[in-house]
Amino acid sequence: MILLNGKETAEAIKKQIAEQVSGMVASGERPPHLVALLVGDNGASRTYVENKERACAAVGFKSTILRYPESISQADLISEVERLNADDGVDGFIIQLPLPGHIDENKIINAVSPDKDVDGFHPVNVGRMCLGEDSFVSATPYGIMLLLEHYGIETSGKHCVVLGRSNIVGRPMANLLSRKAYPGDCTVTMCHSRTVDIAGHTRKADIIVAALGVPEFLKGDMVKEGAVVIDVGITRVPADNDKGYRIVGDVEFDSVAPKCSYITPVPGGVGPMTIVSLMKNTLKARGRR
Ligand code: L34
Repeated sequence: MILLNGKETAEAIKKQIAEQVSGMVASGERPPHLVALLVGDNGASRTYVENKERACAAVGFKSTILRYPESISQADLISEVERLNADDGVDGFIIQLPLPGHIDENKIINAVSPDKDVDGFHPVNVGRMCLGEDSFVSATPYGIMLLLEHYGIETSGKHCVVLGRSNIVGRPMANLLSRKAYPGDCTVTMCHSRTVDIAGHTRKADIIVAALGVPEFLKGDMVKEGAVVIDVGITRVPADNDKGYRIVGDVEFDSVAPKCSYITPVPGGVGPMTIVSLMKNTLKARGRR
């Protein structure tokens, strides 16, 4: 069993990005500028956005976190998005999800200029991604592709089971893995809450991407010997430590890992790859402008 070390892989990719940025700055250009909008005070969202800010500093990007109260109206948030769309000093921006219940996430995502949509959530980018055209690709699936590539994992002809059908992970993941490319050329099955006999599907899978948000859903007896398992889950559960919580993935690591050829840990797997993919998208946004 080989651990797919997202933390180390992300560090290696960040080094490459940092070199490109110092080249840009040396030739008189300004560095890429990423802005993150953070609404309310969800502890996990705050951690993720702060990790993104730290990554920006590490690669030499400028970054700004804009914080808004939980009570901000949808109209006011859209005005902020429009202001950032028009701001020439901003190369890309993200609105950290989830948003409070009174705000329609789709309305906010649709208001973002596709050219600054470094999350790759806007319909124009999703459509381009599905067609295999140049686009911003949603950071979590993009990061998983980079991780598979970094470890040289064979994907061609493999049966991949994606657990979860979200717009930001499951769906784009299934699309990318079925592409005529490397990584890709997989035969993909997408499972969800209404799938009959999920274990029957996962037991036949060469590659499993678990992205349902159900802690420790995937158990050892649901996985075949030699499978590659990617754990996207990141649920906080109360724990008796100084943070007051621990992070649990969608995979029951202790029972699944012994059967795997490769597996991602949580934390230190997909999370850091999500962040480095956002850095890559932001560099691309800067390059386009
Ligand atoms: N708009 N919303 C928008 N874009 C995104 O790309 C995200 N996502 C997901 C949630 N909402 C979003 C993230 O940023 C998930 N996500 C994310 C980012 C970073 C990490 C986890 C999820 C991360 O840094 N994970 C660390 C541990 C973090 C901790 O200590 O809690 C890890 O090693 O997995």
